[in-house]
Amino acid sequence: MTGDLPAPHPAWLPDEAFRAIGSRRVLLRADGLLAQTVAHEVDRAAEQHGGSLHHQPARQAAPHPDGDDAEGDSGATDGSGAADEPRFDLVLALTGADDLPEPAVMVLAELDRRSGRDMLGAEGFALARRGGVTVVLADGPAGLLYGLFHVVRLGEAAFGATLPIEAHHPLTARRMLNHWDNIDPHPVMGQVERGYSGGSIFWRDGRLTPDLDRVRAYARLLASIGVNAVTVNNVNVHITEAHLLTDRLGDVAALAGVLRPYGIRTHLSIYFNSPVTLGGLPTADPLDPGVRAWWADTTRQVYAAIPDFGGFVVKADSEGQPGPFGYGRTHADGANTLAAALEPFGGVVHWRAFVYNHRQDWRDRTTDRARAAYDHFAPLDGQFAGNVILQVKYGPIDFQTREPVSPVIAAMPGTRLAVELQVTQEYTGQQRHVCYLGPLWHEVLAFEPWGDGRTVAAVAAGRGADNGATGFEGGLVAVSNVGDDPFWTGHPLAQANLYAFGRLAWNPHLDPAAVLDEWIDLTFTPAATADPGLLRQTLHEVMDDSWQTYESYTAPLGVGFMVRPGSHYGPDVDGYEYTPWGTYHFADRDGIGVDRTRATGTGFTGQYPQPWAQVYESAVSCPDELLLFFHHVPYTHVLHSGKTVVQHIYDTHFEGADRVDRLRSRWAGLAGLVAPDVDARVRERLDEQSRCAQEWRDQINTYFFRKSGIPDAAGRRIH
Ligand code: GCW
Repeated sequence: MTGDLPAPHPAWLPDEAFRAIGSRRVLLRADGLLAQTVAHEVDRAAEQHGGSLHHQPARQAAPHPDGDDAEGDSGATDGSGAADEPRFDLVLALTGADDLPEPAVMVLAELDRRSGRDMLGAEGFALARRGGVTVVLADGPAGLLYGLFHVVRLGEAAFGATLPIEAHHPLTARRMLNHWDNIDPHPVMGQVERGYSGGSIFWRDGRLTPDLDRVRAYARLLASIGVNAVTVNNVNVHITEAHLLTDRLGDVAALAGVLRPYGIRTHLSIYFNSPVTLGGLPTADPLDPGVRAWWADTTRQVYAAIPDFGGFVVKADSEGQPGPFGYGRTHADGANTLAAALEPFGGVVHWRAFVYNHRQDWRDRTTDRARAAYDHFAPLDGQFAGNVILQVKYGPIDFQTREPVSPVIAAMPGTRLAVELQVTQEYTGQQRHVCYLGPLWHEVLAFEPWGDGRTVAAVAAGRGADNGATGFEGGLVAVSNVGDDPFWTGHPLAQANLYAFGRLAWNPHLDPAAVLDEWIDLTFTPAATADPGLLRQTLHEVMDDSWQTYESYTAPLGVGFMVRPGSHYGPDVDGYEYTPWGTYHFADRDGIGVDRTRATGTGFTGQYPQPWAQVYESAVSCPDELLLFFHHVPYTHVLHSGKTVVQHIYDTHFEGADRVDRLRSRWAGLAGLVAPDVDARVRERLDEQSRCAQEWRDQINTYFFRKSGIPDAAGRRIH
């Protein structure tokens, strides 16, 4: 099938980004589906840039290039000096390949000497340059695919002087994107729930998309950043989508077929009550033998169609989705029944911890939504089957611009945990505002829940247990921001968020600014702009601190929400204040914030281990940016910054909106340096960001001035 929409923007993989590889002579020694993908990539690049590919199976003598040395010859040798030896500039080979060229043998020996080989694993690779040949070695073909894209990122630097040997491998085996895509557009949420990039790339007009080329292009982008798992439907599973598990399995198999060559396993979001709605059983009680048999049988059929199927993602007892509570069972009961069905095939259950009462009485000050996930799940630690991964949102509430890290992440040493991030910018400007989320995720992943060096990233990797033991590997998951928009992500600069998620999931220690540089270099290749230096500098000015800028003109000091109910876009300070959703700020004439202390509040601070239980408990030690998440304080409370809360609100909102205007002018200074379609789209979005930031500024400042009666010390205009 071919696509009928114009080809989408190449994002960070324009042909030009492959110039260094494409102009070289490449030897590939590997077999199988992923090796074919590597071969295809190199071939495609060679066609563009004049190089060549020699692809041979792993177990066969290396070929001679039939005297074609002149073509694309960069003067490299294999280091042997013999004229009739094969000559390549880049060797990509499995470590098990025989008869490797000398430079690859040298690298392999070096790797063995340093016992770096044990570290590679199924997806890792080693890279070095010896004797004028760049060598990528991997134990499995996935490692070669990731190694290839690493060489693409390095560009010419991969072919310069000698490269010291480096072993690369991912933090965690699971790096997953969840698509909140519906087959049938939902009357309120549309086709992609919280999607800001048009319709779904998987589903169109109630069917599988005819544009599988776009799915393929997406898979290629994901492979290049190391994402290896995808769900193809919304966690809110409606009736049409529930059928993907059974009679519409063919659609899922078709998508899996497109994703597979890129090392991506397909997962499905399932409906907990499927045994009733699809199977016609009288109950979906997870402990009922008939229900267990139904799941086992249904799952067997899934694997018959998709042998490498990844598993299920489940939103249960959450925001109207059914779950085990409906049958008087625990979430461990529910998850374990699905896990038992998947276990014979090596599949996993991603069971979401996003469980809370969304029909709360706002008058009730004792119920605290922030507590819910911990209260529900921490007591179940140790009860989940080995192939259940509890998927925990990074914050205790819901993907706010600023939240503390969820205490659940530190509370379940006997459970595999995946941390869930949101690439789609539901609460961070909806891809109309520039908001580069790399710094937010980096901060979350580097957070030390016990203050002792163990990080959130280590928990996701399964190294959170006291003894540093592995075996509890979870993963990193994020909600995708991609749709059928020509730029993939609505805002062209939001492509950087997708890029950063993959790169940080692979290596959480990467500096988000360096990740941004990678993205800039690949996306805006020097050949595509007259002044790469100015472009890079401007992109950094616009993007580096854009998360803090967004925070500065929206909800202050970690209090969250204040967005318009429903759409979650734009300001509405009291929009959620008297609703059942559990997201309140409690502003009155004297002060604002949620008292979550043990001493006088909801006790949420007690869900943290030390030192955080104490740090957050006291308004003196609580970090400014989270003050109103944990404490209700008077407007005159003095922050660590020396400002009062209300003056901080005024200052940040005036400054934030001003900053957006400055960024807009900076971007305007790029006239002619980026492609006109990208430029036009970014300008249009910056105009909207500027308008919206002023609206936020004026509504927030006016609200707090009217509530508190305290004037702005700088005498600026408040309405
Ligand atoms: O952030 C909230 C969103 C819902 C979403 C839910 C969830 C898919 O507003 O639209 O539903 O979280 O994560 O399940």
